[in-house]
Amino acid sequence: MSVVGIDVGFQNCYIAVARSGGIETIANEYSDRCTPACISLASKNRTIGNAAKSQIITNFKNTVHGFKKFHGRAFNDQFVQGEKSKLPYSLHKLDNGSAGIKVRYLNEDKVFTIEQMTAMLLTKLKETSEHALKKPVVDCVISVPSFFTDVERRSLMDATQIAGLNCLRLINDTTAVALAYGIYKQDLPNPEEKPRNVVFVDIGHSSYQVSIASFNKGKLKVLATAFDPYLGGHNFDEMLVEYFCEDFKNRFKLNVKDNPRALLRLYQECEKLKKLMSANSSDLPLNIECFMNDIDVHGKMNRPQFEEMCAHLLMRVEAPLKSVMEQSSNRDEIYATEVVGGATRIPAIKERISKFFGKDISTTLNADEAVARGCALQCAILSPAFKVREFSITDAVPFPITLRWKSPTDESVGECEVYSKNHAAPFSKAITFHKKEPFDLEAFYSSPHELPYPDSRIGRFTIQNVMPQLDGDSSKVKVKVRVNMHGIFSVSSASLIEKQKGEAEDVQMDTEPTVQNEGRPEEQVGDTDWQNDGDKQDQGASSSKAKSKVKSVDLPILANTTRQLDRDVLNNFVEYEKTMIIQDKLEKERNDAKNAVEEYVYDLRDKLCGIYERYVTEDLLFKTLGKNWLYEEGEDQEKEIYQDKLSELKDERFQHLSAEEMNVVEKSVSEALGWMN
Ligand code: ATP
Ligand code: K
Ligand code: MG
Repeated sequence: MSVVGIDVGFQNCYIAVARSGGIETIANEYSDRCTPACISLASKNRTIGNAAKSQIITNFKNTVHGFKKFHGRAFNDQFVQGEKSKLPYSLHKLDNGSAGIKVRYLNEDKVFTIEQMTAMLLTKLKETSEHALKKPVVDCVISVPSFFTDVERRSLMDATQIAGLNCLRLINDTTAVALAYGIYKQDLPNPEEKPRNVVFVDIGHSSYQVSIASFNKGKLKVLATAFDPYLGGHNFDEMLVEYFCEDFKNRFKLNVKDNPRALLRLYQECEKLKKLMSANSSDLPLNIECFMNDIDVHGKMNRPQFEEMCAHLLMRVEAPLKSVMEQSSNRDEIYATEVVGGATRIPAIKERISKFFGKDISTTLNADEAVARGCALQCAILSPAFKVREFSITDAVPFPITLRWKSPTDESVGECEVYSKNHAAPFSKAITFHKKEPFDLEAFYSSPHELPYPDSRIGRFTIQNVMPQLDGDSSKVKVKVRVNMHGIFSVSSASLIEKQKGEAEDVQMDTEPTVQNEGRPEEQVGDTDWQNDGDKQDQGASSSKAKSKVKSVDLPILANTTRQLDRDVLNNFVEYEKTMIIQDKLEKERNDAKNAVEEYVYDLRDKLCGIYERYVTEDLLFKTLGKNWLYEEGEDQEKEIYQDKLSELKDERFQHLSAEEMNVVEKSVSEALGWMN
């Protein structure tokens, strides 16, 4: 099995793999360890990553980026609607109400779901890791923002499936960072000693996450998390863009916002300027040639001015820090504050964080790669094939979850908060009900006001086939709920406990259901085909193992979770992704064949010119090498045509030449070929 960790960022993706030497962040075919979260659709293929990024301006309507936070969102969602007008590409309302992306692909209008877009990105990352590991990659661990709700997480899981990946765990960004921090530390307190508390801050392009984790030898526990899901490097770019739009309007009479290409260019230049300002506090220029209407624009900015302009953004740095500290009891004992994520390189952000804690922040982790490395470490821990130090990870539930129950005839409705805020996760619980008929369990987030998602519903789970006991009494129904390894809630199993003859009457009628902690799930049962949680440490509280003499019958559960992709639809997406992969492969082969002709022509030309320049005229070269052909009918041909052309050039290139011409060329070509081989 493969050991791969993937950080799917809003802007930047990183891959770390486990090799014999340990965990290693790998580079893509551009020798770049960062793969941009960008996909460009075209008439013959799609390009993903670095190649797509270079299409952002030229093919702006069909080059898709900045879509990570549309996962699980409805088209009518306020956030989606707010972003819509700022996107260079079009959003489209899908039949199920979700937001889709409309592009031109293979000369047709096509709408892709967000799951499909992320799957395309994952396909690229999968290929990059396969190339590095030289074997197929299926198993992996993928990072997710800690504030992602159930719908968003399920949507991301669907994407992994479309890409043919088996995601062993969706791990929260800051938890991955905590693991990358802790696993190599030799000096962590012993289990019975007071734990070491460390704050982790990750500010990326789109969002800001904080967590506080406590460490002892061999384990980490997330105590609390906090976030500003709408604060990241992007907001700072936006401020610069606004400023220069205004500036260029005044000084150059340009309406940048009316020109998508110019606006995209301005975004790119402003981001560069922002990065330069992190290292330099003097005036810095912003020059763009031929910006709009053939006008060259120039402007300038310095750090103090930038900070003033972004004061309202910088003010938002404190709230999540404050929140995370308030949530955890041992707040005064912070050993270190570790920061990662690109936007933490902004000096004013760093200052705010260190000012809040009253001490310097640590940057001992690689700000760009720590998340991916943490993911790879988690994957290594889960992999039976890879030896890694034992390390137990307990995450925290970010938003409290409540379960509400009702029966179709029974008037009584009840509810109970099954997971409090910061409850340990993954975690299973058993709840006992007394019922005579099937009933519904509705799961939802208890405090909608703290949810960065507009819908607090998680799903409805119908416990089917419930019947009264033979004597007419209510039956005891044991329902298991869990927050699994991915941070996803589910009602995982239900069983009816049949009363045996002579059994003591312990069934209380119409009482409140009882909730029992089962601790870490040992195995996954039920409605999904996700992997085993595979974590047998730390069995939680009070699960009674004593087998009593009761007969229990499994009950089917009908799960209806919000915005869940239909299985058939998902399977179609899986197939379609495969088709697109083949299409891309064929197009690549065709291009490679064309490039081979081109390369041959140029190589030979160079050599011929070099040695026999005096004898070989340009005209003769064209005739010999078919250079003209390449730019005329050879411009856009099938792979086979290029292959034939190449053999033709290699084998029969002299046939149409005069004896004299042939003499010259033959001499030079044979020499040149001698060089080439
Ligand atoms: P997210 O975590 O929100 O999904 P991401 O993981 O793609 O996004 P990162 O790669 O952590 O984001 O950070 C990218 C952001 O960091 C961009 O806004 C980028 O401009 C910014 N950034 C990178 N280097 C610097 C720098 N030297 N100074 C200022 N900002 C920087
Ligand atoms: K990233
Ligand atoms: Mg990130």
